Amino acid sequence: MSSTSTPSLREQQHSLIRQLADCIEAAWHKHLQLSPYNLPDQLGYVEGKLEGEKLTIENRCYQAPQFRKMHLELAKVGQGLDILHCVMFPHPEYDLPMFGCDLVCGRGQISAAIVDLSPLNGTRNLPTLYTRALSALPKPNFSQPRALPEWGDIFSEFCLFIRPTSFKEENTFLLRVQDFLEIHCTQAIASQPVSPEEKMQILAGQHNYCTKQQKNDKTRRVLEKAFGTAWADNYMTTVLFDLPAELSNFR
Ligand code: 18B
Repeated sequence: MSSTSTPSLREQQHSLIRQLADCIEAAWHKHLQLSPYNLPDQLGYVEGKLEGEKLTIENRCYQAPQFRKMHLELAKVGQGLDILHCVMFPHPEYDLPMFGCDLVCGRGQISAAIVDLSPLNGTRNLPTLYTRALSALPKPNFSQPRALPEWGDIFSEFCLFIRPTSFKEENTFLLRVQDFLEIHCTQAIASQPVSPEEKMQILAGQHNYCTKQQKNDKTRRVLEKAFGTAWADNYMTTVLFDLPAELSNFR
């Protein structure tokens, strides 16, 4: 699927997913100099059905001077499960965190809403300007926080992982994502390339981030049920969490 085709899945999805997808794309268009990013052949729009229900995946992908790949994915499993997945992979020349967001909606109810700006610079800390800006945001209050899985040590202290329980909480989540993107895009366009040594550390950070995300069994299981084990593994390592070209020999 090309990056300019009509958003057909979006119209069929939970309203928070639709709003979040619109909000992410609006922030990208507002701040960044976008150009298309071509996903591996045949993986832009996919439909699968092995056991059980049909899985439809619709991808939008861009790049920008500061970002190697900006990926927004919408998926629908049968009539029961809607998913939004988004990752912004910085170019490793920039000391920028990884923006990641995942929204899972089963039978009309969001069960998981997660957003983070995850550090890649070899420390557990975000760059100072990020910490300052994120600390200044209003502290969100959600009634059902969720516990991170064991591979979740890649996430920052600002990671939000919740099950929203009302329209108000859904909206608070949406505003929080909007704030994260505003901070992230503003910082990104002001950032300067780092030294070759720092770049190596950042590459190692991206390697760690992607390897950990590939351990998400819940994502893997959904893909395996519709497309099989080999397809799911290929998709997770080449579309969802691929490594930058400099590291592709390290798999
Ligand atoms: N993910 N998610 O993106 N995942 O991709 N996701 C789930 O209520 C998919 C990311 C994250 O508790 C669940 O428990 C599919 C990014 C975490 O063990 C399902 C796709 C982040 C959890 C899916 C997809 C991220 C999680 C279970 C491809 C964070 C909790 C829902 C389209 C930045 C994991 C539930 C746990 C959960 C599925 C995080 C079904 C198919 C970028 C931490």
